[in-house]
Amino acid sequence: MRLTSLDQVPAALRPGYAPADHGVGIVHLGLGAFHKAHQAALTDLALAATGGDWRILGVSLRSPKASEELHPQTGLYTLIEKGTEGTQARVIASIADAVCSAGDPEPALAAMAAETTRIVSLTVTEKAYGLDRAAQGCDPQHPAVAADLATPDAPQGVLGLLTEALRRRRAAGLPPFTVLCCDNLPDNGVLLRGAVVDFARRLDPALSDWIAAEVAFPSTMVDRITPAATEATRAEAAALTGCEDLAAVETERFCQWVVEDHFPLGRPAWEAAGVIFTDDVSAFEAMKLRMLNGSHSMLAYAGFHAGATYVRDVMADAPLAALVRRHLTTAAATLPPIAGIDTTAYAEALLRRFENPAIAHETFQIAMDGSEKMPQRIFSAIPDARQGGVSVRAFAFATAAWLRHVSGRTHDCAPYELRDPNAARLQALAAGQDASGIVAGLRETGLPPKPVARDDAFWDEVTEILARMLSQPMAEVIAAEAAR
Ligand code: CS2
Repeated sequence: MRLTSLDQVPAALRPGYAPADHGVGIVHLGLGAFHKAHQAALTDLALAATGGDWRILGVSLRSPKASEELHPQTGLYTLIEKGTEGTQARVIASIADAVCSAGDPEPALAAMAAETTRIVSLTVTEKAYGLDRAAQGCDPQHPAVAADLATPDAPQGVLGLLTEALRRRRAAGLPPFTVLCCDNLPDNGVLLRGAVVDFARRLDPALSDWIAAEVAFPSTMVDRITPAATEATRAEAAALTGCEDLAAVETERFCQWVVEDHFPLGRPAWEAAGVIFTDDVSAFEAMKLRMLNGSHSMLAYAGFHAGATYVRDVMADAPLAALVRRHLTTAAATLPPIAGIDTTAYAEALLRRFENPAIAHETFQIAMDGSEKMPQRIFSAIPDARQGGVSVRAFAFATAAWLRHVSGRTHDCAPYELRDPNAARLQALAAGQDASGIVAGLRETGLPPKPVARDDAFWDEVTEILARMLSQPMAEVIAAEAAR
């Protein structure tokens, strides 16, 4: 029997509130496993603790798969949390319903424009925004941005949906919702604000001015390692709940959310769920991006090409694990101190999380979209390393491992797909080139920020490592690096 009602599941797995007593106050764009394991789970705890009309309408942007899984289940799904301490599960009821905006954005727009909606949150991945990071605006060449600038009343992309919904609210005399970016981008609220203001300016300068003056875009740091759900996830959910659950998700026990507390129309009592509210998220964000995500990207590229399918396999390989530790230590040394945070303890905790034997997190999944991830995870640390006299070797190794992945060479592995929104451009710069040629090509792209692109000594190190990665098995290069 398909999961459709809380009455079907064992009492111990039910949330401590009656979902029907709570209206929708949040529209969430990007209905992936991460949202279900993170913001929706924390909102569920906040609803149980203090109530309020804070349930979520989930919007999947491109594929209807997520909404088709959740809609027949009245938004219910099983969250399975796994750690060395054991497994915990519960059914989450914070998502009231789910729709897909591809093809017909009207239901999503109507919900975003509704007076009852006070927050629009997003987990759409880095590549979906269409940001021009250098200009702090939008990229009019991005396919969704270009399409939405041409037909703004039928938007498909993130900037188009936000802008059209805000336009409708302004026209109706309603205050704007708070926009809550939950993707792994530095100063994510500031970046998204710049992109929306710029996008709107290209259509309607008065609307753009109103957005700039009235809309809150708090920044956030989000953290929970959540692999894509599999058949095994669904089978486990069925065993736990006694119901078929196509929307089940599994994740680690650890969960962190640091949020800038700027919500003019209010927010759920997320502090009841352990959420940290602060005036300045950027230091937390830099720590998480450079340490967790930076080492994740390094281990994904190096690990995938050394035959490690999952992050836990990487950690079981002593030389690779040593490089993960080196990366964490180096990244920590580039950060300003954060009051109350011990980066050594944070690094140790990350190593334990990566080792988690109960989580099957694919290196190939983390390896995706490298061109959108490398700037904030790796490149941004290099100027700080230079300034602080910190060795950039770990960053050169990570960059070489990414370029080795980009190269598409198969001397030490089976053919694989390069999944990256800039795949064609990256493949063109790598085609037929040796390490020096690939590095020279990358430095021209604008992906590494200018001070990094100009750092000859850094690129010499990258070239030397990459040359070996292109001619030797990755495992040998890793062993040599770990033995240095
Ligand atoms: C990972 C992140 O896929 C990736 O690029 O580095 O999804 C990572 O698991 C999360 O940011 C953890 O919070």
